[in-house]
Amino acid sequence: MTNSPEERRMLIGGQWVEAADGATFETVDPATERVLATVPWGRGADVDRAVRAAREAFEPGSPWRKMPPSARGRIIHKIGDLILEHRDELALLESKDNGKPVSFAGFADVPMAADTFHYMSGWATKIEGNTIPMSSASPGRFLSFTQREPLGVVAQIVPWNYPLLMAAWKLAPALAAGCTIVLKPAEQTPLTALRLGELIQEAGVPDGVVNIVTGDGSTGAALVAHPDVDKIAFTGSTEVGKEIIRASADNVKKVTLELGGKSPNVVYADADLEKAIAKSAEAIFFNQGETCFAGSRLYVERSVHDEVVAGLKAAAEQITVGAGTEPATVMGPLVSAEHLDRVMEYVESGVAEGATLCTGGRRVGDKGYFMAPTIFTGTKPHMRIVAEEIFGPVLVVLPFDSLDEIVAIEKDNPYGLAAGVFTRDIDKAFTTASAMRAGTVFVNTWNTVDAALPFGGYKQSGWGRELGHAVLENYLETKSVIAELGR
Ligand code: TXE
Repeated sequence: MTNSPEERRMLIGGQWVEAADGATFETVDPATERVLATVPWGRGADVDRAVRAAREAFEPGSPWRKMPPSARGRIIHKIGDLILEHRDELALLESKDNGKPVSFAGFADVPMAADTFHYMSGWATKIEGNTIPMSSASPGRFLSFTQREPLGVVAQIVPWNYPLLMAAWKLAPALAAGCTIVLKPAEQTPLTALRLGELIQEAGVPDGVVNIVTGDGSTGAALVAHPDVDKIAFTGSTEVGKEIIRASADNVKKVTLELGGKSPNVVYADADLEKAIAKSAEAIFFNQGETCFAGSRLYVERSVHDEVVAGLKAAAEQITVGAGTEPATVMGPLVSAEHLDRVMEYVESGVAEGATLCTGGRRVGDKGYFMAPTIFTGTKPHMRIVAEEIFGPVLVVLPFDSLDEIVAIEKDNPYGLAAGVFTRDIDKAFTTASAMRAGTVFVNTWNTVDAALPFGGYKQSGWGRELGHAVLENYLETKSVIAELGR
């Protein structure tokens, strides 16, 4: 990619097209504030065109519907292969568009995206129903069974924090189930999804099965409002998730949601403290803290509080902040000027509410959206920095004396995406894990997500699960077939 803005197109019905009215928006490199590319701004007419293309590709008798599951699986696997073949290119593009370190994108985002397609490809041939004897009829009088069918036309709306990976989490299972899709990437980071669209075509996905419409929240809202969309799969803010639930009511669209988090991480005094400190720092600062399951609320047992805080402070201050494309960078810029302002506003509120700023809390440089890894101590549960999702590199630390105290505070946590515990005591580990109302609990680790393991939220962190075979439920209908036999 050169320094001059490029013009990108979006994918509808197998064609790379401009918006019907020619509207565009710019995507910006958050490290340099330079425009990377102009991208079509899809509106109602484009959304309609994409949904029609997806519907046509879903019609009985279409190439996609006639394709044997094994062939579908091979195509999905090929997408994974192509992602790996283009690993460096995709990692660089992701780094430029989102800001994250290119090395991290190369060892996390890109291979995990490939792994999602590889894992899901195997499910295409294993979508099965059951033969279920009726409870109210004599045995043999009826043959009754279930069959699973693809749900239909699915709109998938994804955020900007792991742009390629989130697209993979959405697309791979929907393809395995046999659905057709309109994907809308986030306006901050559309570039890797568009490149993925080219690889999807190269892998042999028939035209219209995957459509990619670029645009902002209004584009997403047009998809949600479209009467011919059967289902919405959304990852993003809890606020927009709630809007989507309301807007889907009109034609009772199926909805799954992966929303925000404020995930508690518990460090007991008997933990391997060196590991607990390193992992707890990683839990919040990886990906600039722009991770839905970031370990953003740290509980430290009082007797080791000061030691752990000192270790975390040292770890935070050692983090090299810089452009994602620099090899030494560990933390890139935040995704946008708007988001940096939002995170800095939280830092100001923490100071105003009386928390102690232990380190960071400031912008780095005056070009690009960089900020220093930030830790607050002396925090109280009611403070906004403790209660709300910040979605940036800001850790709040609370001392604790007993698990009961943590459970009492966590009762008011509206989120339940992840939790973590560090201890050498197996009893404490699993007692704490079972006390946490969270979709994932990490024990002596963090940031370990796998294509085979269900991922999603309790409480206001969402509806449904991503990944594992659990995700297929999001994209399948169940049909009961009941046949009365001859006599
Ligand atoms: O998210 P939005 P934003 C949280 C995080 C962050 C905050 C705001 O706290 O600071 O949300 O981020 C599309 N109908 N998370 O504003 O708006 C939008 O175009 C349909 C947590 O970027 O939720 C984008 O594609 N779609 C999170 C996607 O929704 C709409 C990841 C996400 O944008 C829409 C991101 C509408 N009315 C933010 N409005 C996580 N769980 O990982 C916007 N969109």
